[in-house]
Amino acid sequence: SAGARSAPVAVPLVGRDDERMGLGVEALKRAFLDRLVYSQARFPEVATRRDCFQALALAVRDRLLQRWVQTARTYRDKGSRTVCYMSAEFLIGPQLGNNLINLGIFDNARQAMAELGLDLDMLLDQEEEPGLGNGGLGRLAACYLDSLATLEIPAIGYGIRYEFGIFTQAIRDGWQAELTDKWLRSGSPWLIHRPNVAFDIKIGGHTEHQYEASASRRLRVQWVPAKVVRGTAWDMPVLGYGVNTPNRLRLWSAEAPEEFDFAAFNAGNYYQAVDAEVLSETLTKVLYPNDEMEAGQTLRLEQQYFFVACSLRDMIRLQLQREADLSRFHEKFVVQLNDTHPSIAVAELMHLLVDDYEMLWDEAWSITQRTFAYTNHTLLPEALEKWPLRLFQKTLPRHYEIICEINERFLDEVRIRFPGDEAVLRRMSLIDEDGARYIRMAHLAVVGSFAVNGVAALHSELVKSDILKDFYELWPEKFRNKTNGVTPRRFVLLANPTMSQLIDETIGKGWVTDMMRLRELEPYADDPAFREKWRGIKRGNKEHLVREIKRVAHADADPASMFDVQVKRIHEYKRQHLNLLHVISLYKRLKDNPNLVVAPRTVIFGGKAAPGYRMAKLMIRLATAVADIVGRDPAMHGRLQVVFFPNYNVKSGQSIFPAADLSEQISLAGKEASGTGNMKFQMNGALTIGTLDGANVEILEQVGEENFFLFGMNTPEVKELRRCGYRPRDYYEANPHLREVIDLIGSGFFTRGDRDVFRPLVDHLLNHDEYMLLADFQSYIDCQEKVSEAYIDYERWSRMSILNVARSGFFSSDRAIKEYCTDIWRVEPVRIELTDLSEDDL
Ligand code: B1N
Repeated sequence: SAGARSAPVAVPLVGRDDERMGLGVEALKRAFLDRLVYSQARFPEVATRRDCFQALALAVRDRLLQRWVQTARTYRDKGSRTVCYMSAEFLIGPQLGNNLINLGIFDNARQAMAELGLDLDMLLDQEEEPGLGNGGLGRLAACYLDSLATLEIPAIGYGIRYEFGIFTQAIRDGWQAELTDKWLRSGSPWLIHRPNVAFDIKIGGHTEHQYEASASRRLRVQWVPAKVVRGTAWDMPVLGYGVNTPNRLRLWSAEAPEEFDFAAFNAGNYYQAVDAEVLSETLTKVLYPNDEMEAGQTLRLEQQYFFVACSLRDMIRLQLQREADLSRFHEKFVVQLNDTHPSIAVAELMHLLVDDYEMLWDEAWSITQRTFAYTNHTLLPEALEKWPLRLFQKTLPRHYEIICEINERFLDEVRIRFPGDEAVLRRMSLIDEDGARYIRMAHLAVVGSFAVNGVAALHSELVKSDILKDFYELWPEKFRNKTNGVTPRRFVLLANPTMSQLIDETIGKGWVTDMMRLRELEPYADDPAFREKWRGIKRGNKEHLVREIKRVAHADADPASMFDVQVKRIHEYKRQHLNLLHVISLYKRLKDNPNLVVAPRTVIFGGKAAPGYRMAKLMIRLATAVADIVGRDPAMHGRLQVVFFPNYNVKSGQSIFPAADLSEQISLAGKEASGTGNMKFQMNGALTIGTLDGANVEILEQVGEENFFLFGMNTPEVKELRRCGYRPRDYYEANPHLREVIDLIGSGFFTRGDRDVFRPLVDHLLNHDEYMLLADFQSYIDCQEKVSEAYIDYERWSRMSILNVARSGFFSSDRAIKEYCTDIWRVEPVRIELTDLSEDDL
């Protein structure tokens, strides 16, 4: 929500009669008051803000559900081929504003609330964000659900209903503190419990092998579990924009199965019964807050297996409602694996088909391989999931056997292709036999899938040439690229209503579902009057963010300064500390030369560090320490300021992207798979300073190099430097200014003389510097100089900003989803017709 929030674009539903459809101002007022009384049991005079939020959310939900039942009926009647997007994370963000936008009733709702004496922005602000994800990977899943529904593709999102989402970040004495995120405390108006959609999932124990007594003497395997956990479904409707399609996000929650309770209870052991219940529920209690590094915890493996097992059983149930057997399962469903987190699904589908449905191995394997497609999201070796073999075997004894069988058959295929090459067998095996033994989940995902994709052009090339090279040589036809995208409904229409309105007035409506049309803005980049309006909008968005900064960081930011922003998870490879080296460099230069002509800057950081990642936490401490010292120096007033924005999440992102002038995308080349924040900034008119990494490469290609601030080594240069033996200390010794900056950190200047605090960080940079900050330092400083010059020429800056938005259409998640649909999923849209409330059904 930004600035004076007027009019996000209304949906042009031709010939729509708002009042009759329950979408007009009067209808919404009535629905709101009904919900206040009949669901919240409140009369208006005593209703709290929370009650009012709930009442409006439920009134909106009713309108989604009306469309939902028709959608479900249509999909069932047509037997439509369905995409199942399996993901351990869905970072969906607050739902109310987005649903109002997608229903096309944002303005009506504002007016209805105003007529009842309520402010819509205040109500939107009440919503607790479901933090069911860590960062880009989880948010991507949410953007894809929005596009799938908007494009009217039959789809289900399958995931986990974590009771605690990603922690809430607080800053205490400059350090990150983690607070629990009990987002379900007062219930979610969007989640619908389906206690009758339930599956009992086995975990642990052992297997028993027996030959059948019949003539076939088939080998039968029985899995005798150590425990059984019941999963029940919680559904959230995900409405598309301007269409009648709400798809289903189905999240599984763990409970104790009833029989277990009774067994213990009848034996007189009430406490043991309750214990079993408590233990079962821990399974979906909390999201693991590690972004791109694996902890190898049994509970995490259980979470992954649990949600995948429930989801596949759900799909099989649907298929058996439609057809007599499962031989055409892969024709009705395609499953996209969002990274390896759900990749145990490959073994689970084999288990179900072979053990439960008595299919022969070869047929089951053929169905499995035609069902799954796998998206890889990372090149970091430490983020590639592998499970210690003993832990895996203890948790999933039957799946261990199945994976061994898959592996033996697979390695036979490799032997035929690469005869006598023992090294290739060792490299490709699903089981890592070097030292401690592991199951390699990425290998399982590739072997079990018909398609494998990376998430940006560069990343997909590196998947083929580096991490999955052998597999690419074996099966080149499996490999593709699907460059990520983000939804312009949430990140432009909802987040930036003033810019959206100007675009409407300039090129007409309809661009938000046809983002290449933004190109029509290009001529206006040369129109001084348009540029002035453009600057006015950015200024309004910055003033809104200034108020937020005051509220959450208790700092006064100057909206006339350049807003130089880096918001994303805190990680060494993303190099927030390189940004800080620049800040300190600028600080030093301004101190040494008070007359230096540079653009005034407010450097804004935001992002969470994994609670166990010490260096990332130290990077946050460095940001807050620098913010503190710079903020207290009167000489910096109006010239330089640093802000750490606490608890960056989807909601605050919606205020931050529209206010940014400069987007920091400064990872070491070859490390960021794609990035999606980079796209959200571009769509809101920020210019990028970045390396040739992830989707930055494609942003540069779209906007042209004159509209992008490029610096640093490219991937081959990084590889070459590493090959030659990188010595960071050489850069430190050769560059006096770099030395000054690093020495200032080491001297205790930012920590009241305490030289110990940042020692690990400084030592690491000088002796290891895995992400090569020192090698890219000078290039980054020089590039920031150019940024500063460009900003001072505000006509030039506005021109570049407009062109960035005009050329951002490629990064709509609609484009990405269309590519998945034609190239991987082979699914078609299914139109949902809405018969209105007053007629047949009700
Ligand atoms: O996925 C995003 C990309 O845009 C980012 O570049 C990439 O870093 C991100 C383990 C991950 N890769 N891997 C993860 C998340 C949670 C976890 O437990 C790994 N996140 C990414 C979308 O493609």
